[in-house]
Amino acid sequence: MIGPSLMCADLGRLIESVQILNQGNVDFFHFDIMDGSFVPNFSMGPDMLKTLRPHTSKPFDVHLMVEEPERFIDMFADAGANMISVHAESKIHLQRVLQSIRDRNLQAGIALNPSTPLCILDYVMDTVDYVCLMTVNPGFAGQKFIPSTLGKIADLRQKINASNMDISIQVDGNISLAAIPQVMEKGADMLVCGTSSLFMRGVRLEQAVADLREYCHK
Ligand code: S6P
Ligand code: MG
Repeated sequence: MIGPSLMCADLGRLIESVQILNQGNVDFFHFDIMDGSFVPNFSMGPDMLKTLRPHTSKPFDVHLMVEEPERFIDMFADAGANMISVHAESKIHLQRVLQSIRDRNLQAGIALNPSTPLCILDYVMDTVDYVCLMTVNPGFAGQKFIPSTLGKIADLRQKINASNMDISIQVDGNISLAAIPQVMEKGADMLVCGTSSLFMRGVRLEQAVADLREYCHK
């Protein structure tokens, strides 16, 4: 599944970009939410979801890179989110927040920084719909893929298979055309696509999304 990271789109033409990507048949839209504290950057907010919601019926996936995610679940649910992931490294009662996302009838995700071990999932797997494995340290687009995360994807795939649960593996961070076959081979099934595979200078978005779609289905 392909999910454009909208933070990487031309923010001056966001509605048009969403319409093109919708036509290009992406599977979900990824919104990066940053609070300038959990990560040293700011990005999007709930009003952007509200503005874009009428322009597509594809799922809106909210990646909360904030210190206190619990405060924002209702805000993003009301704004039109379908999926919300929270960072295990934030100030969080993990099970409670995941359950509160599910209580809003949304898919609940856990996001993990590259150095965070998978054992943090052990007692919450029954409350998780997807794990967002960061393949860069969160905060910025345009970073370099961290190679050790490849083994982590494989380990997570094994863990999920052993648990017999239906949990998706999302990968986020420098998911380039070179990285895509590698992460898919290890077991990732949701690709967050930013500047390295979709929003590329000199390539029209219509062309980029058609090429990416074809590439992922090869
Ligand atoms: C990073 C954020 C990501 C980026 C995406 C950018 O903190 O969570 O979703 O927007 O990784 O893609 P790229 O190809 O520029 O790394
Ligand atoms: Mg993200």
